[in-house]
Amino acid sequence: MPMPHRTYRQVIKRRLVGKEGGERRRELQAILGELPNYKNGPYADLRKWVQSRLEETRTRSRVVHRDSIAVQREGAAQVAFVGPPNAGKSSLLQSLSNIQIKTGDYAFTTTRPIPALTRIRGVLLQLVEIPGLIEGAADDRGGGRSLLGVIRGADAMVLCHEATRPSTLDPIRRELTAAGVELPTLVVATKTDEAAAPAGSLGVSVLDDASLDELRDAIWSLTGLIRVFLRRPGEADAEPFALRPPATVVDVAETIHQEVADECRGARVWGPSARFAGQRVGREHAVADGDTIEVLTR
Ligand SMILES: Nc1nc2c(ncn2[C@@H]2O[C@H](COP(=O)(O)OP(=O)(O)OP(=O)(O)O)[C@@H](O)[C@H]2O)c(=O)[nH]1
Ligand SMILES: [Mg+2]
Repeated sequence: MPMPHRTYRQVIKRRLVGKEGGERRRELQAILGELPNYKNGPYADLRKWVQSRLEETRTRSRVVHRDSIAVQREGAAQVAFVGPPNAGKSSLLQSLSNIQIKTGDYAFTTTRPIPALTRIRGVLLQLVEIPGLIEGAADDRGGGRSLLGVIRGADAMVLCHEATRPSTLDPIRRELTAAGVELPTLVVATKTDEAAAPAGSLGVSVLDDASLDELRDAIWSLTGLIRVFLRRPGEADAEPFALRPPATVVDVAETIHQEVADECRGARVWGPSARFAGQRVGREHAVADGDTIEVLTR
């Protein structure tokens, strides 16, 4: 005599708690195998219910899979954090931004690209942790091809290795080369509270704020962006803006609005690109890092 169907439904629900994707699918399939195979009545309904949960799980895992790989671009630049499992990538992202992200003392804690917005020099940048790449990734091992695709789409990358294990980057460099990924690159040695960084790597420890500041500076340089400060007429404050050089006054105006760019007849400039404070310049004047710009319109 099977257990009452109402109880059975509760038991099934309990067995599914916290199970996602493949694990949930396997559990549902196991349940189907255990259910009495009645053609009608409450047990037939229960079987139908389990079957529809199974369909739903299949659809959802397909959708999640697609969504999880693509990363919606945000901020002035996208920087990929790449490295072997356990290198400390998630910990760095967490220290540089406000996101809560799972870290763990084991490999493959992170299984899909994770974006984290951070403000460096007043400019929003997007950092993206790429799950540990494995040997053969360029041949799509471990879903490597789509991960490499995410890296290729970034503006720059930070290659992370544990301070004592620089050679763990060798197989990753091979995969990146095989996949034709060429980006401005910074090599970071992590966990320098445990061991010193080898030559050629920037040493960082999440326990050392000064090292995190150095990392911020290095990431900023890596993006190749310049900053100009935008002054609105009649306002004393100027907000920082990121631009990709070479950039002119019109490019600055465009970051405000296309209409402003169309009507722009020049600017007043203070800072490195100005010969004197408040110099009046034309639309095509090249702006420089650190300039303050007041766009003039008709
Ligand atoms: N001592 C020390 N330990 C660290 C530091 N950064 C990370 N760790 C530890 O290293 C382990 C791995 O850190 P994660 O940030 O999860 O590494 P990951 O590269 O994201 O790992 P996967 O996502 O699994 O590839 C965790 O146990 C962290 O606590 C550091 O600066 N110093
Ligand atoms: Mg991680």
